[in-house]
Amino acid sequence: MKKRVVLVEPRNNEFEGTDNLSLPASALYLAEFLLNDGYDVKIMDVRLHSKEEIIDVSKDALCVGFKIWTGYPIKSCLEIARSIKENYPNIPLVWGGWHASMEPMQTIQDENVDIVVVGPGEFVFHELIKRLDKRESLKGLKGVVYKDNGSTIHNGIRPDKEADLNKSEMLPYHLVDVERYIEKNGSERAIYYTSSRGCHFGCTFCADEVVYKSRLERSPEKVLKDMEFLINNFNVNTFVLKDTNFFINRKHVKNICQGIVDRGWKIRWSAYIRADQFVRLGDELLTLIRESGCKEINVGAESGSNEVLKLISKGIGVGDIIQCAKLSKRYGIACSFSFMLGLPTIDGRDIPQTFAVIRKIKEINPRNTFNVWFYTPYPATPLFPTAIQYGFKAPKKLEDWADHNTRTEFTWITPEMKKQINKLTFYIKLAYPDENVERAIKKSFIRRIAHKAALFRFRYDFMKAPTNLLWEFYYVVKGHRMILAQD
Ligand code: B12
Ligand code: SF4
Repeated sequence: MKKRVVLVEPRNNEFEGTDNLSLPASALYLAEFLLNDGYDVKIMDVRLHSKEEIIDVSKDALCVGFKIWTGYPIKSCLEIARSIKENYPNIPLVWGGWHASMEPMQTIQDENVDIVVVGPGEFVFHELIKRLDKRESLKGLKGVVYKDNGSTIHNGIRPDKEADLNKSEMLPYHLVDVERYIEKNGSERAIYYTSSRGCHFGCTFCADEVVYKSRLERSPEKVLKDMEFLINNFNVNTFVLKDTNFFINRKHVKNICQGIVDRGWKIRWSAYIRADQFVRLGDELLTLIRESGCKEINVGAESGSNEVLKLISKGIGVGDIIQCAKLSKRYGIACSFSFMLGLPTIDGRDIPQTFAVIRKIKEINPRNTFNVWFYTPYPATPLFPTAIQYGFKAPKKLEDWADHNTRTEFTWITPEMKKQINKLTFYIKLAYPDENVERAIKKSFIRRIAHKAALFRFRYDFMKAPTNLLWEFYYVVKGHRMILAQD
């Protein structure tokens, strides 16, 4: 009988429903290695399967694997892991993913964790399963941390290069109900896809380099095969590329885009980039990117303050962000800029500068959108010790990391800073509305005046003026909730 391996995909947050689910990419990548060796792999998604179903399917399993990122997924996995331990105390529970890779020695201390896999799991997990199957010791298996007679053994890191992403012809989509993972919006049928991993620009707030030591890519031929399967069998017409940085290898990008154009696919896609990379793409590649259906590029702009960009070793300047906005206009590719506020040591000096840059990119191309986040410290990142120095109390147990997220209150963020950010976010969304807010503005004369007033404030840097003028007040009362709800 085929031996069973269960992979648990957690919830990302407590409010997550069962619509528009994100595809469990890590489980699919891990599974393909095991299927080749004849294992029976079951991917159990906590958002789709009940706890009872997951426990039931885990009976007699060779092991149960859990994927964790910092935050709610830890809580979601612990809940299942506890029940499995209670019911089947002899089944090894293996934990992997970003958080487990960043905090392996703390993760292994939890009584519901038997083994931790550090870094990309393809090769390590495969070797681990073979050893568990043959009841062999885990001694010397690199990339693994485990418990042995009361002590904890860290076998050291395995070179990422061995995690070959091209072993199988196609990802094993038959293991999941693909239809459930397609986001439907009008005629759009979108799915997440990851074609590469690893980014080595070393930004000090980012954990990428902690988890991925090398660049890993699935070949363009195989990426195109995966896409073809999803287009032909599930009518997918939009690919949301979730590579942390899709644009590192120009050849990879070029071959995928050219492949899409050559096949005549009428699809749309989006991906993540750095501002300086966008600026360096050049006319030929930008034209090809647009022709192949790129609908949006997500730019990690991070800050409108050169002081912050230096602090986080971003390796770009504000000029790159502005240049990027200009190119987005010229090539008709909308950019979604992501900004980060609330860094320790900065005391909010960056807030007006960042909003000034947001104003500029909106003025250059009104179709450009933006997100503003608070900096969240992640363990093992270079900026983490600064956060500690500024009062962040790092959780001492795996379980306590479950409440760590972008809404966490950090000591260096004052109520005044929050108020200022909320106010600026509100006004900028009113001044430079997206499609939804624009529709609402068109419907009301008062809102049109409020919009003009907000625009005036931003254009002429007039934010300190009283905000309780009659018409703005009316808008705040009537439209405030709606505006802030837009992202
Ligand atoms: C898609 C995605 C989402 C989706 C969810 C997708 C899903 N359910 O899979 C959504 C949009 C919901 C989401 C939300 C958020 N995300 Co997100 N997301 C991603 C993204 C872009 C892709 C993940 C992916 O599929 N990767 C491809 C797979 C193949 O790689 P992998 O996950 O690393 O898996 C490998 C290894 O980690 C390991 N492994 C993983 N699981 C397991 C399990 C076992 C048993 C083993 C042995 C090995 C193993 O082996 C795998 C194969 O090599 C990553 C960035 C990235 N490119 O990885 C960020 C990322 C995971 N997200 C991140 C963050 C911060 C968030 C948010 C907090 C963002 C926010 N500001 O609100 C939220 C909240 C999530 C939460 N509560 O934790 C961070 C996590 C950082 C951290 N310390 O954990 C990442 C790394 C982005 C980043 N660079 O900062 N996200
Ligand atoms: S460019 Fe993006 S993915 Fe790469 S290290 Fe910096 S923040 Fe991380």
